[in-house]
Amino acid sequence: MSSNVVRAVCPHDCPDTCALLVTVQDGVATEVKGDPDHPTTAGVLCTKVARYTERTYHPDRLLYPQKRVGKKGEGKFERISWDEAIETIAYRLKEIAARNPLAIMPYSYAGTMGLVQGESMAARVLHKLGASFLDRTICASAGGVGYKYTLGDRIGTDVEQTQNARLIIIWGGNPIASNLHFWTRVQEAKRNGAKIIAIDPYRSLSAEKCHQHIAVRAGTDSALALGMMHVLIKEDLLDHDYIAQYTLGFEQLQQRVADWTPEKVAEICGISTEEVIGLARDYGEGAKRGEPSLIRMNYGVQRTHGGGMAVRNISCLPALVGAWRHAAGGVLLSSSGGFVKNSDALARPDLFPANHPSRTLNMSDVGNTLLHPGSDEFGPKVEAVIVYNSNPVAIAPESAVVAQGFARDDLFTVVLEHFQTDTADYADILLPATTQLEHLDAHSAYGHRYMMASNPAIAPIGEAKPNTEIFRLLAKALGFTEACFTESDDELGALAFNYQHARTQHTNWEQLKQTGWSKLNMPEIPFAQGGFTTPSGKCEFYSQQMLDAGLDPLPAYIPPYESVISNPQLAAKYPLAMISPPARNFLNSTFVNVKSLRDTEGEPHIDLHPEDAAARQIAAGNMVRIFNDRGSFVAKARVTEKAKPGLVVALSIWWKKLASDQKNANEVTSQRLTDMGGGPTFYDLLVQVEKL
Ligand SMILES: Nc1nc2c(c(=O)[nH]1)N[C@H]1C(S)=C(S)[C@@H](COP(=O)(O)OP(=O)(O)OC[C@H]3O[C@@H](n4cnc5c(=O)[nH]c(N)nc54)[C@H](O)[C@@H]3O)O[C@H]1N2
Ligand SMILES: Nc1nc2c(c(=O)[nH]1)N[C@H]1C(S)=C(S)[C@@H](COP(=O)(O)OP(=O)(O)OC[C@H]3O[C@@H](n4cnc5c(=O)[nH]c(N)nc54)[C@H](O)[C@@H]3O)O[C@H]1N2
Ligand code: SF4
Ligand SMILES: [Mo]
Repeated sequence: MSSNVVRAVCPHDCPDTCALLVTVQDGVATEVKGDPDHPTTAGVLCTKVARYTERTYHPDRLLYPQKRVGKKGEGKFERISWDEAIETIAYRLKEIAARNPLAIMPYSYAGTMGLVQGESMAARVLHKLGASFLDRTICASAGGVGYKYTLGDRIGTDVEQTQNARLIIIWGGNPIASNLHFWTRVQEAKRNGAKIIAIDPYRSLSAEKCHQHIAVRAGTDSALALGMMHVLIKEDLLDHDYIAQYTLGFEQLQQRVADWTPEKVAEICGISTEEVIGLARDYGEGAKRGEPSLIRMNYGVQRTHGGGMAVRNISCLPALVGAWRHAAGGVLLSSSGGFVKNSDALARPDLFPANHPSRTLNMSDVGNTLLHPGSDEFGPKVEAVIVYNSNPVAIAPESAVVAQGFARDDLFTVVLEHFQTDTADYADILLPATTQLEHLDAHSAYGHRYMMASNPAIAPIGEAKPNTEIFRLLAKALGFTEACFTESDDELGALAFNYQHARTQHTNWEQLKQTGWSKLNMPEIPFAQGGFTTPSGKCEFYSQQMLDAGLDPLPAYIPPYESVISNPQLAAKYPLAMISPPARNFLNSTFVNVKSLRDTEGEPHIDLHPEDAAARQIAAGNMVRIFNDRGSFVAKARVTEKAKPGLVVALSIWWKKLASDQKNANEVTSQRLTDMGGGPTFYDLLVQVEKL
């Protein structure tokens, strides 16, 4: 009997990117634990990944290649050989590419965050084919752009400083569910006497454990930030020296926020004037006392029309009060900008055929894209989609349109997956992919500062192959002869980071595989003396780049597309706002098919305020239909004051096929995009609810 422990990394789309220790006995992974020595993981995993072997050895894993035999969406398949699968795909792609390769569309996101199993060999093949590019906007692009205009690269406070903050504002996040290892440090800060405030329309698991919960209307965060700036300036709770040295456009900002009075802001946000003033005072007075205050800004603020502007406005706050002077002060949106990646060496955009036109398709309105007939402006109709690391039929907005797109008989669809997801049901060819325990990868993170390496622990299950290997086989069948198409996963892993940089040169790939992780060498306090990566090197209250992009150069309020205030006509028909943030036991649509985790979530449900329930004769436990002009879905009602009046909360993202009506929350979400970055507006919609 042989037993060993392998260093791996949690591959999921979660800011925590935990370091794993996998126990393997006689070739079988028997236990997955958090590495006790990794400073943020600290030996603890969330419930989902603590049970990782359940997912890995799940009886429903795809074990061999299959081809569709039923109708699209029906989910009927027949086993075929790898040779037949690869030949079929190569034949169809060649035929389409001969007419116009732009008719081929990749669809991939962060099913694994791995840099090797993500955009490396897959991207090389798609680039060489001359396929359309994919703009990967589905999660973080609105905020990323808003942050960039204001502060530059996505670099912020080190999460390992959290426990030293005296005030922590959790703005649009629910860390107990989605950023557990940050939350542990928030608890430590709380024990040290820090005040914790949540800003969230919903009394989430995390919000209910904070000292204060400010329940704003969805999509009004930018107004709240304007109101805070108004009070900070009016009450002179400012760090004049920091403003003078390290910011740009303070005078214009001062004029801009002059009429953003607490009264006006309270009205827009659906909160009290005292809450606006109190929040600003907590923030500004703490800073005056020399105490570090930390804003953890998450994705909740980015999923409405003005999502980019919301992130921009909030990003202006630390510079006003000088919070950046402290290691535990400032703002943490994402740490991803600190990593020195070699994305081009992995993805090789240079393989794209010279002198060919290119086009970029946005993943956030994939439904409309698939149904587009083609035009001079749009380019050719999409004829093939290659899906990997994503489940668009469940996760993309306005699901009925997405499903209609994937149901097109003249569309050739290839899906690489672990399981037969809602998207897999529409595949022409369905290929079994390996999971993290079965393949190698290199990882950056967006919640901490460690470069990570994940070693394979077990042999592939069944005939599953890594994404990389599948694309290597495809490259060969397509006749691609460049040496880069035969590079091994280990060679790709070695390319993932640039080790010549001051932040990384203390380590290398061989060492990273041995130790599992290594911290970026970055200053503990990123912006104590400015040094923002904006054009001016300052925190830009006024942004020329925004003006050039046709945007308001100053912080502003962009109302939601659909809300009782911004669209009263629509609200007359659909009076309730709806948000569908992540459920604790799922990771986007991943894990929904793991029974123990699904059982903990129960069945698809919505949270509804008692007043709204009573007005509709809805009692707790009733089955209800949630609907608008785009579609409907059925869920069980929970009647609770956790949802503020006028709000429906549908924790997500359920597999459609596991719901009684084969639908989920994305039936009612819209394909409209954010103000910046072309992001989705998952939390910007109005619905009506009725008892079934
Ligand atoms: N368990 C679990 N963890 C996850 C995920 C998961 O699905 N499950 N998903 C991962 C991914 S891909 C991401 S992007 C992150 C997301 O990480 P977070 O952004 O922390 O996501 P949530 O935990 O849903 O927190 C979002 C919160 O924002 C609130 N919210 C909604 N609209 C608004 C608004 O307009 N303003 C404000 N202020 N708040 C609003 C919601 O009620 C919710 O409580 O989590 C990652 N981690
Ligand atoms: N209504 C609503 N919709 C949302 C959101 C919301 O809050 N509300 N959140 C949005 C956000 S923030 C995000 S990031 C997106 C997430 O959307 P996706 O990135 O599509 O995430 P998942 O739903 O987890 O699907 C990932 C799929 O990749 C597969 N996978 C994992 N590893 C591998 C691998 O190594 N190889 C292959 N071939 N497949 C693999 C998994 O089995 C899984 O089915 O959803 C968005 N959709
Ligand atoms: S999902 Fe997040 S918290 Fe859970 S193990 Fe993975 S990285 Fe850690
Ligand atoms: Mo995300």
